[in-house]
Amino acid sequence: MLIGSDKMIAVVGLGLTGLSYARYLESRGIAFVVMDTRKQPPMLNRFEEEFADSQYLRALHLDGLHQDSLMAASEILLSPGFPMADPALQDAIASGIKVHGDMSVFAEQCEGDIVAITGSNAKSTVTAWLGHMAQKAGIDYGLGGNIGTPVLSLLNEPKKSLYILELSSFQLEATPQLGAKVASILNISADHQDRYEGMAAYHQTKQKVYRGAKQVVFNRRDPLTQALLAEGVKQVSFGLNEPDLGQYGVRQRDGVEYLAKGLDLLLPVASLSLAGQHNVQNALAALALGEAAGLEQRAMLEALQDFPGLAHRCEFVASVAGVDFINDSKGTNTGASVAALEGLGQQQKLVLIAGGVGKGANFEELRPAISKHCRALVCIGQDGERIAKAMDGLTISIEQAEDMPEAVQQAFNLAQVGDAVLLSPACASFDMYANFEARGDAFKNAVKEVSHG
Ligand code: UMA
Ligand code: ADP
Repeated sequence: MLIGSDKMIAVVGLGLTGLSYARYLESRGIAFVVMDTRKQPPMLNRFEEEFADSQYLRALHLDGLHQDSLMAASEILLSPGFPMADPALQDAIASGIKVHGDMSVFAEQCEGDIVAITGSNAKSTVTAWLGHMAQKAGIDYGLGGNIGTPVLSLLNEPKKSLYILELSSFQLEATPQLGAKVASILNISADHQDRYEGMAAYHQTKQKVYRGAKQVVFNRRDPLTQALLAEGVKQVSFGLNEPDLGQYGVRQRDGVEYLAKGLDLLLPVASLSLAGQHNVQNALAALALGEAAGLEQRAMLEALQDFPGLAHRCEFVASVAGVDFINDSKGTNTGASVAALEGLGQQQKLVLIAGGVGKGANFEELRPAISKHCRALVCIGQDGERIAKAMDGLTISIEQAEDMPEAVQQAFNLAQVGDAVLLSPACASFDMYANFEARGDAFKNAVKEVSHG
């Protein structure tokens, strides 16, 4: 597609992906222009330093798309944060210009097998858990995608036999065919409803992960994860109920719960290194994916017991005067926060801190879990008041806070000994922080300052 192209490529977006496109094009001697609608895109300084003496960069346009360069491009390389439905892109497509995302460029160039993981939630956990399994199995693997490493940067490393990729719906928009060895939609719940017109459009975008896949792993409790039009493709399911032959699930024997494949008991659930029912599902998904990728079972079971988990996902922070503090800043939609509340609420009463950019979410979806597991709710950020309003009539304390230190202090005041204060915002962080990591760090810092007077 791109190699040897003698025409001009337009790169849209100058974030992590945009920078990886520029490096890719420069290293292959292909002329390109870069544009971004932002005045100060995050990778600007790095880009200017690195490309000061570029032989192939023809122009950098900021503060808007450059229509003429776009229409003059032979192909467009699109960053995931920029929607495919944008009218300027649609005009370019209508005039015959092809738009690619980094995943499709990667799939075309890479020689190893691809494991493709998407879903509304749990993508990063399952991707990293599978990576941990591959490491234990002694496989030379690459890992990247939405988890934070742009996939094209993996092509600069020595070739690997296996690539474990996390894909967002944004990345899938510009991925016509991935051809994965095994692909999975882990779950589907509402997210990014500010970018998609309804759940059907979001669901269809997620389904693109299955195009050209040799095997599919799906969640049998979540019908939207099943592959549409997958005739002749092997499909393996996971779920928390008893599994049929060849499927992954949970079985009881003598009062003990086990991860199981068909009738075979694999590992006691209690031996998993991550707590919560949602992580049992994540472990089962990783096992099914790992088997399809050819990983040795012994190594996978070992990895299930000592994976340390990722920061900002139901991460234990500290215990202060008998109150636990848990950082789930990556809970950026209602489905994630419900899973965190259900997973952690089995053990203790919770005081939830939630709010931020709701992305068009229906916060009523939080009501049953909040009502069941929360002693109190502290709302923050742009959509904090909308969350509070959606809880109208619940007999729990609901407060608003200006910033994270105030929210943490209020939550601590409302908690009783034995409770946990949980930050699981059900929202994106961009109203108050650069990203979910910065929000989680602000929570952790506020916990250090909390006072019990
Ligand atoms: N943007 C503009 N104008 C532009 C281009 C982008 O305003 O011309 C905005 C977008 O609306 C977005 C932001 O800039 O808010 C970042 O977009 P980007 O495409 O430049 O992002 P990158 O820095 O390339 O990072 C992307 C992923 N980000 C998004 O899809 C928003 C990163 O996932 C991913 O780690 C990285 O590529 C490497 O693959 C982050 C994310 O938030 C974690 N993903 C969303 C999620 O998980 O919910 C999808
Ligand atoms: P993603 O990469 O899809 O955002 P992460 O692994 O980073 O997923 O987890 C994000 C959040 O999703 C977690 O903080 C937790 O609240 C929630 N979560 C984790 N596992 C599950 C699951 N199996 N189902 C639903 N929500 C989950």
